[in-house]
Amino acid sequence: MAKIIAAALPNIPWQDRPQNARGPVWRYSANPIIGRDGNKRSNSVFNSAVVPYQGGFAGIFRCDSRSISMDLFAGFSDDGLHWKIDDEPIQMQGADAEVLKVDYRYDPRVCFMDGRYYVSWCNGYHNMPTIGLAYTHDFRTFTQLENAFLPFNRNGVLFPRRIGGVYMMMSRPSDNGHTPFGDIFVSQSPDLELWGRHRYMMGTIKSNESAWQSTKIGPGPIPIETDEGWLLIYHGVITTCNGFVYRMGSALLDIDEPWKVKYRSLDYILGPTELYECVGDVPNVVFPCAALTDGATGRIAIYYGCADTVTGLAFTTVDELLSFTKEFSRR
Ligand code: BMA
Repeated sequence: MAKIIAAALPNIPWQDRPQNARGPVWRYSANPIIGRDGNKRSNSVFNSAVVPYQGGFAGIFRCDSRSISMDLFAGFSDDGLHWKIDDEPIQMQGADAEVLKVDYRYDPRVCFMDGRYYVSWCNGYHNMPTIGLAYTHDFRTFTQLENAFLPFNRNGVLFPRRIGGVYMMMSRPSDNGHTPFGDIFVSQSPDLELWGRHRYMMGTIKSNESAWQSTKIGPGPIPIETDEGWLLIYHGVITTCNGFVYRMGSALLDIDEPWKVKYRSLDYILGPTELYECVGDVPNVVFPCAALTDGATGRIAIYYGCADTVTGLAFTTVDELLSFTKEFSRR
């Protein structure tokens, strides 16, 4: 039995695996949990991140407004299923006035570390995407730090503790558009401001062996610490004659040198098959940005964007995901 190295979360949203489930991840039966109308002006609510907070849950939500502007909004929930999302976007303070200018913000992750909730997101800096970083204690006041990297970059995902004495963050260098390439790198920082020692972690698989991840990949939720290494859920993309299709995969990373990949599943763990995943503003997208874990039972609840329109929830366990990742790994 593998173990998640994290606190118990007895109120983690949960449903047992249905008899007819295929693959290691199964969907919440009442998906989507958040529709298009998550707040006053929203056109869509997706690619969002949640964490346990004060006995309930808090989150940072990507709501594209009806003007089709991408921005971040805080939200709260008692049960992780029903959410109350603010109508006004998050206002940040701190950093440099230059860094505080917002062109657009999207695809947040939230990482609890050293008593703070750190938020990372794709930040439009002079209309070029890079990784924005901020922290909050209460999801009301947010202090923005320096952008982590130069443009162009997306999918900044922190590790939830220092490793070898330094902070680490995964990211996916990109271009200014819909990026037809992309591999995952790990960068290190002594202070969450200066990032360096960039290491290649893993890239696309161009062969027929695992074509769902042949165009680009990117890290998803904050990696899950287990007694066998870091369990990473990520997204992978293939280019079809109908455009991109986004699916989810899993990998197991070395605990001390997480750019070393021990196992990586050739089969996807979840792909767009349900109507709300296949039909929406951008069809055929599942995009994971958060995972709640229960250290006592090994349960994992994955929050993911569906067709760039609504938010879904899916479940697995550390045992299911690890054994699948190993069984379908490249040998
Ligand atoms: C990526 C990001 C995601 C989005 C995905 C599919 O490049 O923009 O926010 O979910 O494309 O459109």
